[in-house]
Amino acid sequence: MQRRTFLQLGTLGLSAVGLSSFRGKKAVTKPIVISTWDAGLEANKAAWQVLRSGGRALDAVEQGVMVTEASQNCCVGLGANPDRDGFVTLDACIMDEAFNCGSVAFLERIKHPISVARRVMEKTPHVMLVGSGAQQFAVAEGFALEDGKLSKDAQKSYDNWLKKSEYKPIINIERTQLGHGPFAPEKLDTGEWNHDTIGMVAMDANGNLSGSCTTSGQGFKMRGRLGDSPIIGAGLFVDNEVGAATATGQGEDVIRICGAHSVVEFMRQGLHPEAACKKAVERIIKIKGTKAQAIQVGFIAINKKGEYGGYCIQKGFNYAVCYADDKNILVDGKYML
Ligand code: SD4
Repeated sequence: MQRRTFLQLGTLGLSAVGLSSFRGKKAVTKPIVISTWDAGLEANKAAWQVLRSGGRALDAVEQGVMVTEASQNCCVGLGANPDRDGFVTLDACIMDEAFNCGSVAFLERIKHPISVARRVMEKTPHVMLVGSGAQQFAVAEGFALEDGKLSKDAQKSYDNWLKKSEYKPIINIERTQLGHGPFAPEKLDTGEWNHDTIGMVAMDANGNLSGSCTTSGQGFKMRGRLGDSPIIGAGLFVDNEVGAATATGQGEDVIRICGAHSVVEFMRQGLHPEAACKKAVERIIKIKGTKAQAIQVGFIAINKKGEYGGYCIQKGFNYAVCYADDKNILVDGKYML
């Protein structure tokens, strides 16, 4: 480096080392939060309140998805479709920047499974609690036990489903918080909406990553069925050196390829988040062959540069991205079939 240049840097208070690590690279976009489906727009707003004031990504991803869990107009939380026996069962997981993680599954009558998952992470020696044990833990931690009644819409939907009692998930049928998912709102009263999930990943101002994922799972599932959403590595994975990813859609097929973990590993190999999500989608399509046409899976991811992306099997998946006070946008996921 020329002596003059070095002196100029000195007067700017910059070290040559610091500048060279920045030179030639795009500035990191942070904080940033992204989440699945259009209900993510509302959830991102709550997450952004945490991030914009310098809060932790972990708090942001918890508070963000709590908005969706609490909404009666969205079937992520207790307002959701029941299983085939008529009970709403919830799954959720959370992961921070230091590989700490917590998860609950097959949890009934608790409004905020994501917060119970966080307590599992912070207050127990375990990662996962399920069923009555998870509920017992939640109550011991002070979470209220709700009445367990189906919401009005879910009851209508269940009554309608009982006429045929067929388990036949319909891709992309999401009853979203905003009521303008790909096939809503005309499907709202028909019982034809089923799976609903929100997955969220964020990077805070300190460059730390975290993620959350919460769901009622697929509507009219067998009692006791778990999808990918509460499974670390399937529905959610965070590696603070690389990036974070989450999944939505047909959980069985996400589990098969350890979806979110695969996406993070593809990013570790140098792929952009969108390319990493695409590669995971390709893997599922390769396994499923022509049967892939009957399913939807979508992945979203961010990396340490604040780059983001998503990819899905079929048209109709979207995700919400927020990285500034006035930038909370809905992006259509690129698709393969
Ligand atoms: C599951 N992956 O339980 C979830 C469902 C989902 O949008 O993502 N719905 O299989």
